[in-house]
This record gives sequence, structure tokens and C-alpha cells, in this order.
Amino acid sequence: MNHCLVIGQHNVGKTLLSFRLAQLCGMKSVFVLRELDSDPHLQQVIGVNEAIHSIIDGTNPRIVDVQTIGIGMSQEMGQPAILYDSVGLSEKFDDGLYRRRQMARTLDLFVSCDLVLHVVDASTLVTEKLSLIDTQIKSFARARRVPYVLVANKADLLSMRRQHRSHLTLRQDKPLFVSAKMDQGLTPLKHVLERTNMVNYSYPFWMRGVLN
Ligand SMILES: Nc1nc2c(ncn2[C@@H]2O[C@H](COP(=O)(O)OP(=O)(O)O)[C@@H](O)[C@H]2O)c(=O)[nH]1
Ligand SMILES: [Mg+2]
Repeated sequence: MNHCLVIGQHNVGKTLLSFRLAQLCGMKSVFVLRELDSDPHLQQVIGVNEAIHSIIDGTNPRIVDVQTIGIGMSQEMGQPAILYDSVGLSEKFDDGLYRRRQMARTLDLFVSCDLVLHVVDASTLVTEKLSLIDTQIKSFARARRVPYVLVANKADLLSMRRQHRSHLTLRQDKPLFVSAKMDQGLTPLKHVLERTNMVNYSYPFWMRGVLN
């Protein structure tokens, strides 16, 4: 099974993007496991459309847990994928113990996943550059040589001019500008997910992570 980590700072749209990807893969409902501090973890089957609407309407309680979302892939690909919708990373000292544990869990997943979707909020990029924490996420993925996509979400909030500027500044990272809210630009991410699945199943497990 392919393991894909959705990582980034909080409020950048990781959860909405994860459910949008599930929707794009044709899922009406998904199996979700929320890793709470207490055992057993919470297991739910969630309607994808309902989840999307509740995030956009703001009626969804903010999720601060690592959530595992199971996605079945198209028949040609066969293999299902697992999305880890992780807790937002931050550098704040005052984050509570529970939150810090969830961040540690996110970093654990970073070491073992097959694909990294690194989400940034395109509308808050300062002078179109990545923040320190985002630069660290990118460097770590590069060091691991795990397949990696920089996803610049909330592109709907950017003027064409600003999007163009961000494109130029970040061109080495080949960002994919998307809007999870407006459901725009996401199809290439589904293809990445399918391709990583295919590549990972044509090579033995010990070669995973060295393919780029
Ligand atoms: N304008 C806009 N808002 C978005 C987009 N994606 C997410 N949001 C909003 O950003 C907020 C945080 O989204 P969420 O998925 O919970 O972020 P997370 O903390 O990274 O998981 C919510 O209010 C979403 O509706 C987008 O593409 N455009
Ligand atoms: Mg979230």
C-alpha cells in the first residue's frame, strides 16, 4: 500500500486537500483513523462531500490529530493508497504536549512515507519565498530523496500577477498552484499519487525512496 504524507503548517488547507484528493479518486466515503492521545484511536467512515462542505463552511471542528485516510485507486492502478493528513507543524514553544506529540508522530511518518505532498498557503508567502519551517520540510524531503510535490494552495486568493511572481521565485521547486476550496488544479496530484503507486509496485520495497 502506498503511503502519502500531507505535510505543512497549520491552516494551509491540508485536510481540505486530502478530502479533495479522495473525491478526485472517486471516493464517496473514506475510512478515517484519527490518532488520538487515548487508546483506542477513533475510527470513522466519513462522507467525502460532507467533510468538504463542513471544512469550507467552517462547521468542521479543527482537527489537531494525525488522520489516516484510506483511498481506493482506479481499477487500472489497483493498489489503494493511504493519505496521512498530518497535524500542522510549527516552531512555537507554547504548543501543548499533545500537539507536540502529534508533531513528533508527523515527523515519524515523514521518515517512512512513499510520497510527500508539502502544502503551503500561497497567499501568505512572504516576498514569494518559503518560510523557514517550509524550507526545512523541503530540505528533509530532498535529503530522503522521497518523491515530493510542493503544493501552493489557496491560489484563488492570488492575483495572476502574484501567482506569476511566485512561480518565478519558486521555479526550482516546480510548485503546483491549486485551490482546494475551488477544486482547481488538483488533477496532476491524482496522477502523482497513481504514478507513485505504480512505480512502487514495479520495484522492490528496498528501492523505495531512492526514486525521484
Ligand atoms: N480561499 C481558500 N481557502 C482554503 C483553501 N483550502 C483551504 N482553505 C480554508 O483554509 C482553512 C483551513 O483549512 P484546513 O484544511 O483545515 O487546513 P489545515 O489546518 O492545513 O488542515 C479552512 O477555513 C478552509 O476552508 C483554498 O484553496 N482557498
Ligand atoms: Mg487539518
